Amino acid sequence: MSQIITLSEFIMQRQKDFPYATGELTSLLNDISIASKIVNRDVNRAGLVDILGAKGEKNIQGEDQQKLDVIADEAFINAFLSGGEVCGIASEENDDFVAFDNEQSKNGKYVVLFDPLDGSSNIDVNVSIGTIFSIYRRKSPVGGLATKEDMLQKGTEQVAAGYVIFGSSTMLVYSTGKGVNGFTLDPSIGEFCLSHPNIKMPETGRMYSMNEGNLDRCDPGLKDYVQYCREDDPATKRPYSGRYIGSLVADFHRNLLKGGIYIYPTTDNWKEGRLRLLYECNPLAFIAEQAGGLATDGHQRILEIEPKELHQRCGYFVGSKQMVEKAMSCLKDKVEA
Ligand code: AFP
Repeated sequence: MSQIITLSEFIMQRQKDFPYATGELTSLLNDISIASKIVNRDVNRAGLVDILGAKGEKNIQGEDQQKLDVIADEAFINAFLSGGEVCGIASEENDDFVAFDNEQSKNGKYVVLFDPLDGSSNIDVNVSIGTIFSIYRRKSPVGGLATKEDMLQKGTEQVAAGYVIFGSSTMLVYSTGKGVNGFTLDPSIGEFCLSHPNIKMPETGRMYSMNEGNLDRCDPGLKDYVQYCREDDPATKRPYSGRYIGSLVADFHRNLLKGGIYIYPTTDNWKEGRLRLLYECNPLAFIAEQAGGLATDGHQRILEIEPKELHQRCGYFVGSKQMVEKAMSCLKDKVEA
């Protein structure tokens, strides 16, 4: 039997990559792993107990129901509060960022930005969903409260990023800027185990993921790219396959492993794009680049966009390098034509 490496063991081993590491990032990644297991438990029970449904409704015991994305948000916040390495968070669930005001957290060096449960409109139909996270070093002085400036950092400043996919199995994929590794949760021992070491995104692929219902509302250059995807490839005599789950983590994860492109462009009704720069686009762009892929807004590298507000949106093209470059060249050609 080959040796099993758990996520905790792996994180400890990797601490040696950072000569001045104090162990706080290691502990923080462990907090994320614990919160992920709690969310995994609740996602798996979703069909059995009354934790689906809208917040504010009563469950069968007459208690207030909570939506799973609120449960997930609280699970992560509680893990960060008890860990003490994080001075504040911003999440898709909260209008404003949260500065933790207990003494231990005020001494925390990091902030975490996250989407607790992305693709939540898919929960009640049993489609894969995910948590996405970004870790940054704080800008404000240690010992005080976290500030908005701590949250509004460019994606290039990420110390680590990752996601958890709740699919046919549960996986945690993360990077600290030295490659990408994936861990599958073994429910029999309750541990994430290294299953996908050193993930590399194929340079090109045969799958494109976008909501084609929006095509008439997009940049005309994108129509050219989709047309290109639909034409027969001379080598295979087949067009690319359209694969759109509508759950970003699931579409991204498939493309990361098999090669492909995910597109959510700006459209007439989503003029700034639909996806959030800080909670969705930056962390997955970090993972994509670390695995050899590319992420842009169609023109500019995602990680270099200067964020102006917490819930800022942007157009998103992420995936295999050659496919993202081809899509960008279609947009450019149309502008120049
Ligand atoms: P929800 O969390 O509201 O389900 O949104 C999911 C999402 O942010 C992303 O995961 C999907 O790829 C995208 O939106 C789907 O958007 P469309 O329904 O407009 O295609």
